[in-house]
Amino acid sequence: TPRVFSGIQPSGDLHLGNYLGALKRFADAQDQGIQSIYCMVDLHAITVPQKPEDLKRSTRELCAGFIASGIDPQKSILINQSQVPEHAQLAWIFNCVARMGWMGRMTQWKDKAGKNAEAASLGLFAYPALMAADILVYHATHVPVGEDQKQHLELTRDIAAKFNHDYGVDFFPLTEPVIEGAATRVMSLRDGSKKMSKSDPSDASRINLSDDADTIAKKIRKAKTDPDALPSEAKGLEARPEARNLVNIYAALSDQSVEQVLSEVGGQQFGTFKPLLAELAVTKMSPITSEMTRLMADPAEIDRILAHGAAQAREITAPILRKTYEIVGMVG
Ligand code: AQP
Repeated sequence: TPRVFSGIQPSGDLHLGNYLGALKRFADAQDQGIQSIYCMVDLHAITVPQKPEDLKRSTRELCAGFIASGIDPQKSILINQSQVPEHAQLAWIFNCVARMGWMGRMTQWKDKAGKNAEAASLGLFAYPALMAADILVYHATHVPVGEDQKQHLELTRDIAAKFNHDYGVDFFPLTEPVIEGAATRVMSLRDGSKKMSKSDPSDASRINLSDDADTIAKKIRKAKTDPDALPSEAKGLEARPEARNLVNIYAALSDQSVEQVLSEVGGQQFGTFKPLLAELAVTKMSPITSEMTRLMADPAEIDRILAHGAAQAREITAPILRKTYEIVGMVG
């Protein structure tokens, strides 16, 4: 049976890349009737230093972000990773299945550890094994993510296949990444070759879900572009990463294809297009921002939602972990 799992780190403000690459697509998928589990991955967040009080606030804020984006806790299971201990327990088994060489090849590890890998946490290195456990502890079959997570999902399949092979079982499914739509890779507003990211030191590089209308408009107005008018066909965007990024964002926000957008705005200068994009972004994002603020006023209610989600999740994860232990040969 199909089952969807996806997670987001509570490690800072949510941005438009997280919204279009992940949250919005979760909400679109929810109503297709497939059982879905969405996770705030706090254990992943602490692979780099986090202030305890910030981690708590970000986790609750992320939960508010999921709900404000349309994830209904009555229809989907909404959890915080550390409240479902089977994630970490299965991750240990996978630490013993995955190979050092596989982990060392992950581009996210190389990017985040940088030149000083000796000083990086062991958790940052082992991150993809925990991610594999997050997914496989549900026997999830589909994982909607942005393009940046493709390599980690391939590793998840490798871990499942090696476990099945080593123990001579057909237990863990080979999960499919779902990377679809116009905005699977939203780029920085300041540099069309870098992805929009929470950890970019320039706040002008991203649109945060917490930005007000004026800030959004200003960031779009100042976004890097080239001097040419917009083309009327998608192939005219090929060598123009900044222009392509803004058109992709417009397409994703308005639920249109890039071709449809260009048939409307082709020929326009950025001076005309940027205000249209800003207006669209504000229209789509400000209801989410205000709903997040409303939900954050009652943190106890958020905690209740997460406790309920954890109880539902453990009905799935506990039997899968028990069976895994049995396959591995643990007494108990
Ligand atoms: N720029 C992006 N475009 C499309 N999708 C994106 N995602 C992240 N950035 C983009 C998707 O958002 C989901 C959750 O991301 P995450 O917070 O778990 O991962 P992340 O990659 O750590 O997010 P950031 O902002 O890039 O954080 P830093 O700067 O700390 O690395 C995932 O589905 C991801 O694909």
